[in-house]
Amino acid sequence: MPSSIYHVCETPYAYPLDEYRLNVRLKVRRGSATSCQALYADRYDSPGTELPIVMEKVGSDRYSDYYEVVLPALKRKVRYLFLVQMNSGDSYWVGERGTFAQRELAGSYQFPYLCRNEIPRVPDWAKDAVFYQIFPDRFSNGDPSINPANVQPWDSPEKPTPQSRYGGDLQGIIDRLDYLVQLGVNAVYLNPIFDSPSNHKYDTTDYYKIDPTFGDLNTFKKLVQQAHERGIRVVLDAVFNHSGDQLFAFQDVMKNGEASAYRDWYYFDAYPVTQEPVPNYETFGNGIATMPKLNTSTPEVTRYLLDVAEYWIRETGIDGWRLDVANEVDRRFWQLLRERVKGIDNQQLLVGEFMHDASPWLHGDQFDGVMNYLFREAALDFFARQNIGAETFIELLTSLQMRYTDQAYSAMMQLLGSHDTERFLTACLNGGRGWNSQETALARMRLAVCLQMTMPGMPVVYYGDEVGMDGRTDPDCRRPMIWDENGRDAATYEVFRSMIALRKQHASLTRGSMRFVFADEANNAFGFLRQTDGETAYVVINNGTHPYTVPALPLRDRLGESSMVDGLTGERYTLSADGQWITAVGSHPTAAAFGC
Ligand code: ARE
Repeated sequence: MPSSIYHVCETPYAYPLDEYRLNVRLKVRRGSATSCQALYADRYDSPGTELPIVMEKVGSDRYSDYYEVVLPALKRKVRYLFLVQMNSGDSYWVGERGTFAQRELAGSYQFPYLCRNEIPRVPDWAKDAVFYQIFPDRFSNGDPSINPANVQPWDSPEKPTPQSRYGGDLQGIIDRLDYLVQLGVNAVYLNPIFDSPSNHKYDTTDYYKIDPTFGDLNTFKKLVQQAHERGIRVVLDAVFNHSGDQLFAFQDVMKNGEASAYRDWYYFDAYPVTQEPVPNYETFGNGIATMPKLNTSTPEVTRYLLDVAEYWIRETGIDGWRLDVANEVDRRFWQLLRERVKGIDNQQLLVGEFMHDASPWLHGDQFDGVMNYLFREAALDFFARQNIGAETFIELLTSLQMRYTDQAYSAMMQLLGSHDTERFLTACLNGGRGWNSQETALARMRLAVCLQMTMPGMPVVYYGDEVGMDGRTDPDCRRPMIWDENGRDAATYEVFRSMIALRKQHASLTRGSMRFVFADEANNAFGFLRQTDGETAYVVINNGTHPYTVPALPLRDRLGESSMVDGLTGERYTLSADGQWITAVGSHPTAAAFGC
């Protein structure tokens, strides 16, 4: 049925990979087509010169198959159309005029020019990044002389409240850099560190000052320098949706009302400005008086915030920004931010905070990637709550990947939890059909980590997950880091460490394509391939309760006869022509395998 075929000549269905290659995607009702091809030509070449090229079925979600191909665009100007062969025996031409049985009626899509400054580009290092997220007040106290008043003892049995302070600081992070090196991460994302009255610092008082309970400019410069010496990049949290109510501009309007030069910096309903019982101005969230929303359509506000972004890059050498509440700020602002930041250094990373779909922000003109909370949601369902099976899970993952460009997907922060959510381990303890034992919950989380570390995107470890910390949502997910060996789960740490090491050893895991090869619903297992020109990784996730024999057959067509090495044990296997595993020592592979 023709209406089951979908394509538009725009991101993510048509987008340049570089100046000479156009990636095109076609969505077809699941199972309805036997093959798809694209026909392409230079736009100025005469009709009839189109070359056919077979499209690859790259994945499926619940109701759709996705086909993809890279069209060469040697002169940067491409026209193309598709020919879809249906199961029914019919075939259809798909072009800018629609879907027709006759080629002449369909017309061609035009990608007029692969403009250099419209190619989605992300920093080269993003593909290799493994992040560690630090909530500074809770990570490590390296300088007790700057503790805020009333700090809780680090090992206090009391749970954190929205107000508690523990005295974590920048010197503490510096002191623990070697710990991060041992874990294997190569980037840190710090929650806000600028001057602010709260423990979380999302209510900025001074964008140009490090919070004095965290350190000062010199401590921060030292942190960046020492992190860089160890190959660790540093990304800061930028809170540009709102300021704190102590920021000079808001204070000026509080004092001078309508006469203030800063009255257009915010959204005031009336004057004088009142904060109680409810604020008479726009805020973050629902009437949070201490977080007045900034008006980024006012040029002075934009200029001010862009200067802030530039200052910290130039002054301290940070590697990028995570942008808070990114979906509530106008897109023009993010475009301007990108221009400014990438103009300084195109290797700066810009990651938006999105708890939902982020497609409109990932066309290459705003963010490189986003915090991929939708990945977390899917992982919660599959590993922790166990309310979906392997088929649904890979459908969700495919649907997530197909909504973004490859470039954006490689710069996604693939997280299992954050300072805003329940910890993944706690979800695993509480998941499925009731309360699980610690061992079961840890095993589920470790399996999720195996997936996280073998997927495209930038995996993020939320501080403490690697030693088995638990915690319900904010503020409980922000307990102080456990440094005492007795409180740390050594086996969990080892899974994180070894999976990060595995990722870093294999280019296929960071740069390879991603293709699911099977989903075994009954046994709750699935497998996928990550492939570069030189290497193939075959990853199998067994979410069932029994040992699982990895099926070799689906690989035969793709890989032919080949040799695989178990990525975790080093054992070697041969895939024979009849699709059987042959192994020197006689056991069957049950884990990730790597081959050439
Ligand atoms: C404080 C208390 C909380 C309390 C809250 C409400 O700690 O216990 O529930 O106030 O009064 C920062 C602090 C928070 C603080 C908050 C307000 O870190 O501790 O909460 O300020 O003072 C939405 C936004 C998303 C936002 C989350 C929190 O879309 O941008 O809410 N996340 C960022 C940061 C936060 C930060 C802020 C924004 C504010 O990462 O740490 O909070 O700068 C659904 C919705 C989402 C919603 C999400 C909330 O998924 O669809 O849109 O996210 O729930 O969990």
